[in-house]
Amino acid sequence: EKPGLELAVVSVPSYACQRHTPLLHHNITLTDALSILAENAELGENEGRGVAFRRAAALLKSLPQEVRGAEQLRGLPCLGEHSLRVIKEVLEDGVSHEVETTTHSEQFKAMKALTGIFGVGAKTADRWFKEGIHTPSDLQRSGHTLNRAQRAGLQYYDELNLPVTKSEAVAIGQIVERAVHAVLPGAEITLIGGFRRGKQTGHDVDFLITHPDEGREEGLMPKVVSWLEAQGFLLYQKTTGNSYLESKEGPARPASNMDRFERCFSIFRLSTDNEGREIQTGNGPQTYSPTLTNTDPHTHSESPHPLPQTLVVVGDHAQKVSWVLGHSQCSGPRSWRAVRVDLVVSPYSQFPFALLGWTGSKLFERELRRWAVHEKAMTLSSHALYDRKRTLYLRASSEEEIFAHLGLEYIPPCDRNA
Ligand code: DCP
Ligand code: MG
Repeated sequence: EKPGLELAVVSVPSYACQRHTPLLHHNITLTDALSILAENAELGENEGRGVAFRRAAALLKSLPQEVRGAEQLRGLPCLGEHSLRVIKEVLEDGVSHEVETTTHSEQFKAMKALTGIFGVGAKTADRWFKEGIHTPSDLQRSGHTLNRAQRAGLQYYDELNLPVTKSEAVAIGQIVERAVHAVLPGAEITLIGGFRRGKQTGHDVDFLITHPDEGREEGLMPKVVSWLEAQGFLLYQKTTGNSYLESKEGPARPASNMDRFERCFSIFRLSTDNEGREIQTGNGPQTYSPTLTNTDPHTHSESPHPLPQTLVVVGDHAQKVSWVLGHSQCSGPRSWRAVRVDLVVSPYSQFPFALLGWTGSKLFERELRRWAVHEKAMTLSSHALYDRKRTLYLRASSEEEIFAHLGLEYIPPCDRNA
């Protein structure tokens, strides 16, 4: 018997929302393998299979030490037959054959590249893949009619696929705060999503906006967007109104997991001068040239790889970001980058629910809702918590109170990285 093989785990609860899942954990090799399979299932629109792999990965993330042998996993929940097989293979051979095959598959690579375009989901990507389109460059050459989001996604492809750093998120936060306070003093802005869970990078930056005087937040988003646009901070935006009141499903029973808050999907133009301490003047002195990015999908058709253009990061990305485009036509370094930003406006009374619902992770959220329904006969959304037995809405003024209503130990954001 090798020493230290037994995991110091007596029992692990089966819902991810019952466990502490820190960002850094002890089983990265295993969770990376399972995440690839989850991603592949999701890209193939096999949601159930994706969730099974995600649950298995989340279980491993919550373990207090490294798993060295499959025997240590006996009695643990969330590990299905398939996931266990993959785990055993990785433990024994260092790699999983299925994972290797997946990562090298033309379809997986193409689906990842195409869904990496902002505005492109699995369905669209699959349709294009079947037409022989495997890369953003293929798409650009294809002459397909793209919607506004997809055009922006293609135009800023490289940058939007480059992780957003914490310091960039903070800089965006300062801009959002200025915009919001300019149109509604007293409004409160909270950084949500992965950054609230302590992540150092993200694929976007998410903010939740509210105002202590309920009602003052109504119609806020168009005003914020106008301010940002006037200052030159937005490269793209699409605002959707609050449809919560009109919805027939009732507050805690949205038709889908999508919530109904006033929301803005945007692409910010973030200045990258001044050692990462961005001076927030969208239209300030700059070397911006419209020729830096392809606005017309056909203009670069003679080039074998019109997109993605090569962006070279100069210096330490986290400290100082300056961009130089690899194309010879470019007139010099560019002093800004494109960043995906999501803004959500919530009425004050729904704020704790919105905060909980928008902090993630996606699996943690899914597990909270599953726990609520199956263990408590309650319905949880980003708007409210409904008790189906007592047929009433449960109020809360903090996330802690929501966990208490749900009969769950409070899990802080940094431990919601399931
Ligand atoms: N969310 C949700 N329903 C939506 C959109 C988002 O419940 N329709 C939640 C779950 C996410 C959080 O909001 O954790 C933010 O969404 P992101 O896609 O930005 O996810 P993260 O911020 O967690 O990840 P990343 O760091 O990649 O941005
Ligand atoms: Mg995010």
